[in-house]
Amino acid sequence: MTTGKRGSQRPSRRAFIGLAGAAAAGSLHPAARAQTADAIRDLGETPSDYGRPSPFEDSKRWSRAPDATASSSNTPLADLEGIVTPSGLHFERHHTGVPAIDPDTHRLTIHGLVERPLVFTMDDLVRMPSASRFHFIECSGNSAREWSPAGAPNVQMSHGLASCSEWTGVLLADLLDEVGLKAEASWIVAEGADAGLMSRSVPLERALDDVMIAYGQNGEAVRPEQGYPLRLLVPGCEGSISVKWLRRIEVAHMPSMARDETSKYTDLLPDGKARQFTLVMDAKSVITRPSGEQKLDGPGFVEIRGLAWSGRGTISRVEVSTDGGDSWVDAEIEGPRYAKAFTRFRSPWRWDGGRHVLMSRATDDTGYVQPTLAALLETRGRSTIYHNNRIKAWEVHESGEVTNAEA
Ligand SMILES: Nc1nc2c(c(=O)[nH]1)N[C@H]1C(S)=C(S)[C@@H](COP(=O)(O)O)O[C@H]1N2
Ligand SMILES: [Mo]
Repeated sequence: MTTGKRGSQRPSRRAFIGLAGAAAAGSLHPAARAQTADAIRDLGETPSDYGRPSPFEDSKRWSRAPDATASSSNTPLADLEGIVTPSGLHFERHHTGVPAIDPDTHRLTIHGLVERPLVFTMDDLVRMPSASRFHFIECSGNSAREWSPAGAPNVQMSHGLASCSEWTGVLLADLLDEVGLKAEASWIVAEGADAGLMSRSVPLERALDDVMIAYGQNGEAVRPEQGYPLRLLVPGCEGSISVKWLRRIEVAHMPSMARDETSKYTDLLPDGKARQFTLVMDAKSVITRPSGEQKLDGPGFVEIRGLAWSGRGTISRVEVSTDGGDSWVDAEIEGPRYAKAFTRFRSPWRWDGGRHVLMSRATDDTGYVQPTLAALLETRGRSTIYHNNRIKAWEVHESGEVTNAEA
């Protein structure tokens, strides 16, 4: 295995798999063969209207029983492969529940500092030029427990307020073109149709860049939990500005200073000042396998797998350490690398049965490198809740059990 400081070579996959093959070589167990034959004779189910996962699978958005006041649920990242989050497992964050909205009566109003205020039906929007793009959504409260070295016990709880979908919709720039912006326009304020009318402000420059009004998610309509029939999607930015159940956009000359951009979603610094409109989600990565509460079956080949993402662009590098950060190897990054989307990384490892601390560190195409918890605490102090993109560490014990590592 080639190890070393930054700039090291990737270890060869074949070398590792060869070792694993030697250990795993053997023939199909007779019981397994009988079971396979039975399954082949059973005609099983007839075609169905809408598919669901195999009854043998039980991935859930809860890793613990929810309490009655819960207002979020997490993606079980450890169960998932690739970069797309199945729509039924997209994390949820609702401030005032999930409204049931009839798309036939739903309207999007765009007004304010515009030449021609307009009201759009869903049909109007679907008729416009469309775009489909892979983007993550991450709540800025994701990894809030990770400000303490103790951290969360599993990756669903530590990083599961992040998901990635292929979103389809209309570019906001096209809609703003339709209504015509007045010269003083410099912000947009988006409002949802949920009970709390959640609203957030987006700088116009960003709104004209890659912001989307999405009605599609992973090839079908946006799910009710994700904002059916229409949501704002602000790629790369904290999830809370991607307003769900979108009903109104006001073009303004300043932000609205709504509750969720003043008392919430601001970052209190050690000098008593608070950062506001810290919208971009910085580069982050996490090992999803092996990760907390999993157990390795015994020494030998282990493919370390994980996800990396950056709100500023594409992921250019992910390094993995199996010795608590003393040495790093480059992980293999699977393409295509979409900007502001999950990126899958993999790194072959041969577990010797000893104690190891596993970490991953992402770099994005702006050159930004994911920081340690210590580095984050130094600049941000101990009062911030949001935007924790620290390097996460998992500890593999001699028993094969994996726990959060106090790193
Ligand atoms: N209307 C409305 N939009 C909303 C919210 C909400 O409660 N109401 N929650 C926000 C927050 S805090 C986040 S992190 C994302 C979560 O999106 P998801 O539930 O589709 O994962 O939606 C945002 N948009
Ligand atoms: Mo959020």
